[in-house]
Amino acid sequence: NIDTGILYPQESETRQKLSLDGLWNFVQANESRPFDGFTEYWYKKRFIDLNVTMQLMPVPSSYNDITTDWKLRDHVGIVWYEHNFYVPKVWSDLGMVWIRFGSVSYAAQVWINGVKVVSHQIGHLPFKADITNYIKFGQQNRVTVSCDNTLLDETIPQGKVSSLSNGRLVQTYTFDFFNYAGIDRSVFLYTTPSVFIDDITVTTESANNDTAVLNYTVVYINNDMNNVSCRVQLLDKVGETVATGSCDKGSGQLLVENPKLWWPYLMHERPGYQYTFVVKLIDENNKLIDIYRLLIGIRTLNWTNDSFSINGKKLYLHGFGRHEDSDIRGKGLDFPLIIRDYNLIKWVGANAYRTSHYPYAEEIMDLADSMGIMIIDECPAVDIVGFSDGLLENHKTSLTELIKRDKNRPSVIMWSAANEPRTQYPAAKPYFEAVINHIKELDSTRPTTIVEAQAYTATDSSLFVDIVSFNRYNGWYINEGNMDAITSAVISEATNWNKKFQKPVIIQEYGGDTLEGLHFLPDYIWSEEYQVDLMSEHFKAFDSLREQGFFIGEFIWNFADFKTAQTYTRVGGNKKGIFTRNRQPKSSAHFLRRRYWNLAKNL
Ligand code: GCB
Repeated sequence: NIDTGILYPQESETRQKLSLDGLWNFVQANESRPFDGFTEYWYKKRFIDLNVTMQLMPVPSSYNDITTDWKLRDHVGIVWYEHNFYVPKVWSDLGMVWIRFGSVSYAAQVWINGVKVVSHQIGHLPFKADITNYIKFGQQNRVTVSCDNTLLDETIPQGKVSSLSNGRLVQTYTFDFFNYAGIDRSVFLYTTPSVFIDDITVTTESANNDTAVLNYTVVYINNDMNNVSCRVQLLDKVGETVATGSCDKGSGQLLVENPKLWWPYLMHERPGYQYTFVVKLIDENNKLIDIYRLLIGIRTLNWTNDSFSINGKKLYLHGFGRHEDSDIRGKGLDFPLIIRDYNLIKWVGANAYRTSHYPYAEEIMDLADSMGIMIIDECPAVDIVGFSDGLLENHKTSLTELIKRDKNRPSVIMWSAANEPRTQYPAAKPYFEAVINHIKELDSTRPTTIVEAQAYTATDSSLFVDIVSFNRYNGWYINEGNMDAITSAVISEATNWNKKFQKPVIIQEYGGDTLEGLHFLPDYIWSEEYQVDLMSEHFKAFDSLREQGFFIGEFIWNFADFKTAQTYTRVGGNKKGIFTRNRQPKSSAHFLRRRYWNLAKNL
């Protein structure tokens, strides 16, 4: 998977696509061998022929909250999915047939008609397999998927499995969101010709209002065909060609006159402008072999030790950390939800968010690209500790796959290598040096960050990044119930991070849990008043810090309430949202809205 491209499946003159989303058969395996399904070769059989309880499970969705059974919600280990599908007969003339999963959390193995075609681990990232030789055209086929949610020492993220006194296995983890699992994003079948475009990279080398220079690389798989030529073409929004080039040698450059730059939301009257980068493979008779259309944006990023700018204009990021999380579906991709979320983002006047604490669905990222919302793109390394070689390998793989997936997105303005890693341990320093170097080798056009939670005195990991990020819960985990020390504490901490590392600084998380409808005057912890007042003390600090220049962003935790593991500190989950889990505003959302729109006016 690491060696090939992961372009989103697309229909075109040369490609077909079918969705496999819908209701799949589902079986919960026993927690351990010999009843986990492997010893009985479940993947070779139809579930209906097995002596097991089968139920229907929606795809895409997390499976945990679909049924009424806590044993499935808290299941540790393997579950099995099965689905029957037809492959159109005409597809046998089209070249190759692929299956692609947007994500399976955490580890998956996939069989087609009983033959294993791919395995993948690490959730929130896509993977695919060539299944041409295993399917029957014009007939019914079966896909079987095993999905394992177990998190251990070297998975990304990490977890521990222990057993209760009655022998039942329990998964524990230190990160603060529910470990949802299952086939949580869309599944597609699609075709490519046997000579096909496998990967595309487009970067903006320079751009101003007069001209832009774009660099591109195209990887195409030429299965023994002679004389294939490769052409690229850039189209504007109305379909006019604005530049053309060749990719016969794999890479090239385009010059665009009077480019329409990609601008963030609220920074320009035309945010999120996208061009279509068209790649074509053509044979010697000028016949079209393959075509792929990639949406791109033309924009430059620059950063210094006290600023971060887009298209030459200084940025101030104002937004939040988020989660892919909702009632019933868990982390399952849901179009009504994601459009509602973007409507709320626009309403509240945010220009950015972080994909805390893992990569979000490609469909969500597409919306950020087209609306001009800036994204700090985070890999799934949350709360990591131990820093073993095996962990480092998996961590790097998660970044390789993330960067391959999102490298062409104008919305992605920064890579986040981790959230709250335990950087107080000496082993963290060489570990993060390796992680950040790995990112730089894959993409040097975007700055990097590590979202730190240790005191600035206790960590050296941010030596390697371009932008320093920290999380701090003044008035909540520190001095809960007391707000009069917030402003000075935030000012002094942000200033100290900057002094130590000589880099721009972002506060990536601050906030407090708030139960909607709970009111107290004077404010009292957990009330809507408390959340608003806590924010207001932070805003004073942010305004004072902004005057010093190096302070380039504020992200409240969190966009919406979300589910966590069961603990006595969480009442129905984490309630630090400015919106409820049902996406309705708390008082804090109205308060934040006034600030964000005001900030936008002054940009
Ligand atoms: C943090 C974590 C975030 C938690 C948050 C909290 O520092 O990064 O995942 O949800 O604190 O509310 O405790």
